[in-house]
Amino acid sequence: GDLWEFDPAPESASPHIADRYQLFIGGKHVAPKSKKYFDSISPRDGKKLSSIPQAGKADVDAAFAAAKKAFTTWSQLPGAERGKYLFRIARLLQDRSREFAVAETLDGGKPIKESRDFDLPMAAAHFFYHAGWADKLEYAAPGRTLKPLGVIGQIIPWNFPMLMLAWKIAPALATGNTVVIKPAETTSVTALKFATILEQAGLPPGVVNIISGDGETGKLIVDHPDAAKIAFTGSTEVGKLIQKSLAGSGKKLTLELGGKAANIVFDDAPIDQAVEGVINGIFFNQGHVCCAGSRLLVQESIAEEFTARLKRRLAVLRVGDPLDKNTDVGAINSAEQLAKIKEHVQSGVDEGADMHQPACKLPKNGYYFAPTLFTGVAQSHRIANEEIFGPVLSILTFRTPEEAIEKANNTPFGLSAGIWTDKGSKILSMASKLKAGVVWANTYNQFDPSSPFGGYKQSGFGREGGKHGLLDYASLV
Ligand code: TXE
Repeated sequence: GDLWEFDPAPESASPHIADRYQLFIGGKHVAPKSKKYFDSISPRDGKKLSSIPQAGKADVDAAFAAAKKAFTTWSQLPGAERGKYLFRIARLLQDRSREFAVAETLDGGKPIKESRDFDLPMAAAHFFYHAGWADKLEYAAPGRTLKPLGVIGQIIPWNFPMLMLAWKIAPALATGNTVVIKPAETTSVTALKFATILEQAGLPPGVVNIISGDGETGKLIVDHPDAAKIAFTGSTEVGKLIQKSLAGSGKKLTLELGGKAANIVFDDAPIDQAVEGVINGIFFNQGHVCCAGSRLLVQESIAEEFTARLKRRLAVLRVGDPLDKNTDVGAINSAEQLAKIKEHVQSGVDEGADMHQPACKLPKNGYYFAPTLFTGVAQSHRIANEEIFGPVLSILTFRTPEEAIEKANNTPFGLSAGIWTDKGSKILSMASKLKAGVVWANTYNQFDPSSPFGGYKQSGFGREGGKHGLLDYASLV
């Protein structure tokens, strides 16, 4: 039949969350051979949301076997046919975006206005973008032929569950690979729900296998002999372990790891815009963002006024129930992450920085943390160096552009940075000196499927999105 003919589910805002999910292997929903399940807790209220299967070795083997079998036909399909499946997935994601947005918010804690207006539309956009590439691969590397790599093992984090899934699956499929993907343990619901979209799209069995589990499952994927490439997004710590364990294996690897981005505000910046950009840069998704602008570098001459304005803005941020459409800062993803944030904030206080939190009433149940600013931060403080991955901004000052560059680059990370100034020439000279994969000017947190995203130094290597991201899923012959 014609691949374009399909019946999308009626739009529904009901999240349809099952009491228990199964693994998705070879096109079937299967119970884990390990017989083990763990609880997915909603950070919104701290209550159990669903049971999630813990894939063991036999399950990982079955997923790779299914992906290997599917590769033979999938990789031979004309690109236009592969593209049709990706277009269908994109359209189905749009049709069911409200349902998935509610599920994403319940499962991960992010404000509904973000999952509704950012995560889901961007996930669909990634499938649309890569659908367009599938039959035009000869333009990605003129004069060369792109060959798929084989079965790709993909491991994703909990901060953008659906979006990271789209970033991983779409380019892999467009280039003719098949996939074994593992969501993070605290946010597996939408990934396992996504299996129903693949079924609706009629994707051939085994092209995408979704297996949930913890770091042990992740290790089994990394070490699986049939993985041609590992694509990982997560902590720098685990990224290092994966790189070590793959040394000499011949497998390809891309890593998208942590960050400690500097948002640099000059005294000639459009101030209202900069205040909004700095607030968005750190409080978007509760600061659970690898490119979060967690260090504000503000020029000394305006530091006092700028900080006062940030405090006023902080006081009117709406913190609380992520399902409330007005909420700006939702729930912290897990009890573990909340503990980590508290520990970091305490270290800031202990090391002598000045903490500021607005008076805000946090919900009694669930995991919440007030938006926090630190002034009087020294470069040696832990809160100026370590990724907190929470709603915590460390404010430092500088006098000259040279000092700003030196401070911005004084980190083992190099994922992103922001510059706020009225002068185009300053933007260009700063951008060329910042060791960051992405530099935003007079804006922050802008994403587009056509723009490659990725890091320098300990923020990882490889790119996702754009032509560069696509090429990371192919070998050139
Ligand atoms: O990450 P992990 P965690 C940072 C952030 C956060 C910290 C810890 O600072 O506070 O990391 O978060 C899988 N082999 N980021 O502990 O463990 C795991 O199951 C293979 C930044 O949640 O790296 C999950 O699917 N896989 C970041 C994924 O790795 C393993 C996003 C990420 O979990 C594994 C997330 C192993 N040995 C956290 N151990 C970003 N850059 O966006 C775990 N996993």
